[in-house]
Amino acid sequence: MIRFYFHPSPNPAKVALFLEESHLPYEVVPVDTSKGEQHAPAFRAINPNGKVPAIVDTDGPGGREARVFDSTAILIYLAEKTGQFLGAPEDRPELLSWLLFIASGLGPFSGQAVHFQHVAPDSLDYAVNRYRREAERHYRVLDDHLAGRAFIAGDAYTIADMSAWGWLTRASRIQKGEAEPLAAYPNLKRLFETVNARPAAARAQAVAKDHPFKRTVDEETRRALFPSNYPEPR
Ligand SMILES: N[C@@H](CCC(=O)N[C@@H](CS)C(=O)NCC(=O)O)C(=O)O
Repeated sequence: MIRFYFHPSPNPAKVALFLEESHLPYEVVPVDTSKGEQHAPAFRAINPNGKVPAIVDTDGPGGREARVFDSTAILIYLAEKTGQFLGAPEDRPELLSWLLFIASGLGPFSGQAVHFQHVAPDSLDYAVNRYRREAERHYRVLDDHLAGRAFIAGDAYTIADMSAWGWLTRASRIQKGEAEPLAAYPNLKRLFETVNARPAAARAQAVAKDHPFKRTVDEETRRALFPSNYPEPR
């Protein structure tokens, strides 16, 4: 059994997609990051970084319980555990390269583009330009790579496509003001639509949909999500 520590946001969405694609049995543990539940000591024992997603596999290596945190680590762990969605062995260098490109580039720059366009209290043109344009540059790199290819790594649908999908679900937030946020990236749009049309993607989007996650952004939420804006008094 996998315990899946979840909030409806892009990085957990990738893992939800894998779990739904693979039909691994799992139990959702909601972590309401807007209420600060990611900072609870019991959750920090699972992810010391205090972010979702994380999993606990009660049947980990050697039959022992294992924790895994960070969406890319979880995708690789689950793909290796099940032998699914890893693509062909000869494409492993490509798979790892694109996974890390998404983990260290597309994802973080997309997250900051959302933050500075939708959350930051001041309109900081420099930050908006920097993060949105970097997110767009990553879109362009992927779009160019996908010309004439169905999937990101090799010929098969892999965890790299799942990882990209997690953040592409937020394209309209990143491309604020664009009616068709992926129109300038036709190959990336095609990949997104291909993955998004999979039945598992709809099931992933419905994970914990009845849980009453907090939707308002108030002082509690800002302190929970952006603690570095509230340094401890010395
Ligand atoms: N590198 C991490 C990033 C995880 C992350 O930033 N998760 C967000 C949700 S998408 C989160 O937990 N936010 C709450 C917080 O930062 O306190 C991963 O890929 O899992």
